[in-house]
Amino acid sequence: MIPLVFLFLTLFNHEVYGRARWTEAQANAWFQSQTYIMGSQYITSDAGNQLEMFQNDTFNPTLIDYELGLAESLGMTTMRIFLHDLAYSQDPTGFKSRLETLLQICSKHGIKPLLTIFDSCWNAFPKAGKQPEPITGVMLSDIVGTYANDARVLGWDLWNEPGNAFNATQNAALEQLLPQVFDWALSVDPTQPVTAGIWAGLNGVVPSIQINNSDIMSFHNYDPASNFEGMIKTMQQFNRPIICTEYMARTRGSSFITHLPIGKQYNIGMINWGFVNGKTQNNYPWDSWQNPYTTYQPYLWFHEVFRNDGTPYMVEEAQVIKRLNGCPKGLKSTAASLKGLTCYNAYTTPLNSTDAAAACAKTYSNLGIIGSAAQNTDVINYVSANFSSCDKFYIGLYQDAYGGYDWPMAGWTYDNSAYVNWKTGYPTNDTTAKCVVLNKDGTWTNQACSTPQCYICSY
Ligand SMILES: *[C@@H]1O[C@H](CO)[C@@H](O)[C@H](O)[C@H]1NC(C)=O
Ligand SMILES: *[C@@H]1O[C@H](CO)[C@@H](O)[C@H](O)[C@H]1NC(C)=O
Ligand SMILES: *[C@@H]1O[C@H](CO)[C@@H](O)[C@H](O)[C@H]1NC(C)=O
Ligand SMILES: *[C@@H]1O[C@H](CO)[C@@H](O)[C@H](O)[C@H]1NC(C)=O
Ligand SMILES: *[C@@H]1O[C@H](CO)[C@@H](O)[C@H](O)[C@H]1NC(C)=O
Ligand SMILES: CC(=O)N[C@H]1CO[C@H](CO)[C@@H](O)[C@@H]1O
Repeated sequence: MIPLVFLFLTLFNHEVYGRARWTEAQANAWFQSQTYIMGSQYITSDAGNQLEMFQNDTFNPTLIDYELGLAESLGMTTMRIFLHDLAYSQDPTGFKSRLETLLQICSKHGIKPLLTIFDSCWNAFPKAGKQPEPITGVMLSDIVGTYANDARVLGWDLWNEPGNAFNATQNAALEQLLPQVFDWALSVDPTQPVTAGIWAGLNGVVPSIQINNSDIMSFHNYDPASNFEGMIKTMQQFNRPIICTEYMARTRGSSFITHLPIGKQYNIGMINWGFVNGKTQNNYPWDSWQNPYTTYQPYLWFHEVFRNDGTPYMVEEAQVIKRLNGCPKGLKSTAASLKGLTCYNAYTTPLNSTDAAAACAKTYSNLGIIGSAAQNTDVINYVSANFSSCDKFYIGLYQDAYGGYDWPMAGWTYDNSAYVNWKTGYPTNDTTAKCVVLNKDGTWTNQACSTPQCYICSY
C-alpha cells in the first residue's frame, strides 16, 4: 500500500512544483539522444535588438527563413535565440504567435533553438525595482509552459550572464530572484533541460545558484584554446552534459578553427556569438562602444559567421563548421585523408569542370580531393550505392601549367608521395585533357575540362 503521506507529497509535488531538477543520469540520457549540438546565437540581421526582432511591425519571417537556411547549409542543429520580456509584455498573444512562426521555420531547417529568456547584459533588470516577480513569473511559466512538451525546442537558457553590469542592490535582488526563476520554469514541467550559463567564474552566490539548479551545464568563454579547454575540464566536475553557449571572438584568439575541434573532442555542445552581420554590428569588438569604427574597419572581424550578402566571412571556417557537424547528407570517410578532408557529396547534374568547382565552392567545398586508397574505395562505394546514373565524376585533380597534377587547395601542390589511382595508360600527355574523373571501377582518367560530368565535392 502506498502511504498516504507519500501519495500526497507526490501529487503536491506534481501540481505545485512541476518537476525536480533532472538527475545526472536523466541529463546525460537526454544529451545522448540529441544530434550534435552546434550553432550560433541568432538575431535577424535587420534587427538591432530582440525587441526589434520580435515586435509585430519588424518581425521578418522571410529573412529568418533565408538566414536559417544558411545555418542549415553548415549542418548547424541549434540557434541560441534571445526572447524579450518587453516584446512579450506589450502583446503576449502576438508575441507567442510570432514565436510559433519562428519555431516552424526552425523546424523546417532542422534547427532546435535554445531559447534565452532574461538577460543582464542587453536589457536592464526586468522591470527594475517595481515588483519584478509577478511579471517575470507570468512570462516564464506562460512561455515555457506553452512549449513544455514541444520537441522543436532544445532547451531553456533562463538568464543570460546573470549579474553582468549589476550593482550591489541589483545583485542582492538577483540572489533572491534567480532560484525562483528556476522554480517557475520547472513548475510547468518542461521536457527540455533548463540552464543558465557560467560567465565569470564559479565562485559566489549567483554562480552557485546556477550550478545547483541547471539540468545541463553551460558556460561562456572568449579565451584562447588552452583556457577554453581548462574551462571544459572545470565544468566536467558536475557530471552533466555541457554546452558552451558563447565563444568566438577572433581577435582574442577564440575562433571556429581553434575551438570547434576541442569542443567536439570533449563532446560538448558549441554555440558561438554572432551569425549574419547586420544591424547589431557584432563584427566590431566590444570596445566599439568607445571606438565606433567610423574611419576604419577592424582588421579581423570579431564575431559573425556570414557577411550580410550570405557568403561566409571565411570559407575555411565554414568548411570546418560543416565538417564537424558530421558531413550532413553525404559520406563521412574514416580513411586516411589529405588535410583532414573526410566529407563527400556527389551531384548528378552534369557540369563542366569550372562550373562543377564553382558549385562545390557554393557549399564551402572543393572539387573532390581523395587522399588514400581506402578513401578512394569509400567514395566508390558511396557513389555506386547512391548515384548509379553517373559512370564518372569530376574530382579536383587537374593538370597545371607545367604538366604536373595538383589538388585544388590553396598552398598545396602535387607531390609524388600523394595517392593517385591512374588507369593504365593515364594520364595521357594531352594538353587538351587537363581535368580528372573518377570512373566507376575506381580508376582515374584525364579528359577535356569542358565535358559536362557528374561531380564530387569534398570538405
Ligand atoms: C502586425 O503586422 C502586420 C504586418 O506588418 C500587420 O498587417 C498587422 O496589422 C499587425 N498587427 C498588429 C496587431 O499590429
Ligand atoms: C543600482 O541600479 C539601479 C538600476 O539602475 C538603480 O535604480 C539603483 O539606484 C542603483 N543602486 C545603487 C546603490 O547604485
Ligand atoms: C549549492 O549546493 C552546494 C552543495 O550542495 C551548497 O553547499 C551550496 O550552499 C548551494 N548553493 C546555494 C546558493 O544554495
Ligand atoms: C608523358 O610524358 C612524360 C615526359 O614528358 C613521360 O614520362 C610519360 O611517360 C608520358 N606519358 C604517356 C602516357 O605517354
Ligand atoms: C563551363 O561553362 C561555363 C558556362 O556555363 C563557361 O563559362 C566556362 O568557360 C566553361 N568551362 C570550360 C572549362 O569549358
Ligand atoms: C546520400 C545517400 O543517399 N546516402 C546513402 C548511400 O548509400 C548508403 C548505402 O546504401 C546509404 O546508407 C546512404 O544513406
